Amino acid sequence: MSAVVLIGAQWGDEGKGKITDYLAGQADVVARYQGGNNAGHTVVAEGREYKLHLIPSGILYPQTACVIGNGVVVDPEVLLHELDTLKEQGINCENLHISDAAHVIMPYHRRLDALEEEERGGNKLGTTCLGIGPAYSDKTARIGIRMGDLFDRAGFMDKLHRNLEQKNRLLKTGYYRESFTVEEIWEPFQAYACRLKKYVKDTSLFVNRALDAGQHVLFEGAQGSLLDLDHGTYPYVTSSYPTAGGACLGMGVGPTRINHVIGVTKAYTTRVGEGPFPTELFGAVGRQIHERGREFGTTTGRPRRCGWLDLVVLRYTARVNGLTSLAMTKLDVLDHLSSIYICTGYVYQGQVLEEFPHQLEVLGACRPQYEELPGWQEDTSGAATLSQLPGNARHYLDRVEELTGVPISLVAIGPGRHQTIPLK
Ligand code: 2SA
Ligand code: MG
Repeated sequence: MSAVVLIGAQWGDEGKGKITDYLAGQADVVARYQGGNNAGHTVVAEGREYKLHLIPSGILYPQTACVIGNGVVVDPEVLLHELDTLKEQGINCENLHISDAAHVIMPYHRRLDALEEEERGGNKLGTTCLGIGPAYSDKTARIGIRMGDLFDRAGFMDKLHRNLEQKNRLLKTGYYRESFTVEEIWEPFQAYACRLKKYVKDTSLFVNRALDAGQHVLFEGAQGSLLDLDHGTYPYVTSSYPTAGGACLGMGVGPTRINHVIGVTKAYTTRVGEGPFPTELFGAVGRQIHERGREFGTTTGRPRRCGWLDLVVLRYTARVNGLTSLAMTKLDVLDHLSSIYICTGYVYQGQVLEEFPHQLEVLGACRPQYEELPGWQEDTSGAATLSQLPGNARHYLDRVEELTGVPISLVAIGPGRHQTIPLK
């Protein structure tokens, strides 16, 4: 394995948590490098369901070290709650390492996120309202508070003071007409700092030393490539870098250390939140996929929009991530269909586009061009090997490989750990 980056090849929720959990058994370190608790992974292990938001999915293996890197934004209250819940479920969380350079999501970030959405009126982005965007904005504006600051009372108070002067101006006059005092933030934060201190360190050093020692490191992306701040469907994106390059930035490792990049894709496409989605289905088939795939956001519970697999998207995300293989999840959700469609190109103003356009106006006006493939109409959820999959299901996988030029290395046919078929 050595150093593997695992990313979402669509708009998030591709089942990265499940694939990470599957691969984490062979990893010494699992490291999150971007996003925050806007991520939501559901992992089913030994018949139990675990919902993870901030802590890497590797936490379910006692021998695996879990890292929250500098590129992540950390809401300490949420993190401690997640730790407590895992501990109650009998999971040992002592092998957790949090970067001292990771930025902190402050209470005012959550309120600003809600306020900004409110003020967008009819042009909402559909954010998770968890403070992700405002926390990254402060990082870029160079006024953010980092995990390491929590342990220096004077420095923290000074930064908080200066931030509140600015944030309260916005919050007092905004929709909710509220404000924060230094004291009401400091008090709980002092307690968070005490509990988190033992985990906080230089995680770039930790991960690079692990690589130097020949350990296997799995870099776990959150959200998906099309939500990437630079390469996604801007402005309908998150404020971090879910693409493979984000792993280097968000962890402090050089690109020369990465050996493989695995892109996780569903056998179809989903999107939660606003923004263009060329293969979205609005009729009965879309509803069936939604129901069979239980397509609700893990974090917010919002229903996910569903559509056919889009190979223009996959070719694009293969390119911007340098994918070495694909892992396809939820193939079983398509089991009942007599015909399955894959989008091979977009029609825009009478011309066929084979490459994913950057301009949102162009993408919004694209009509998908489909290839129809025969369904298999057989239950695949019990298959243990490629040869146990129906011929038409194998044909589906072959077509995806041919049209993307990327080999499929894993196929998942259900949420359980054993419902994962290695192909290569
Ligand atoms: P934000 O809150 O600033 O990151 O929102 C900006 C956009 O990014 C989308 N986004 C997501 N899309 C899919 N899955 C995500 N995680 C949760 C999950 C989402 C949920 O795993 O299900 O529970 O709703 C995620 N996080 C952010 C978001 O919808 C906006 O379009
Ligand atoms: Mg998710």
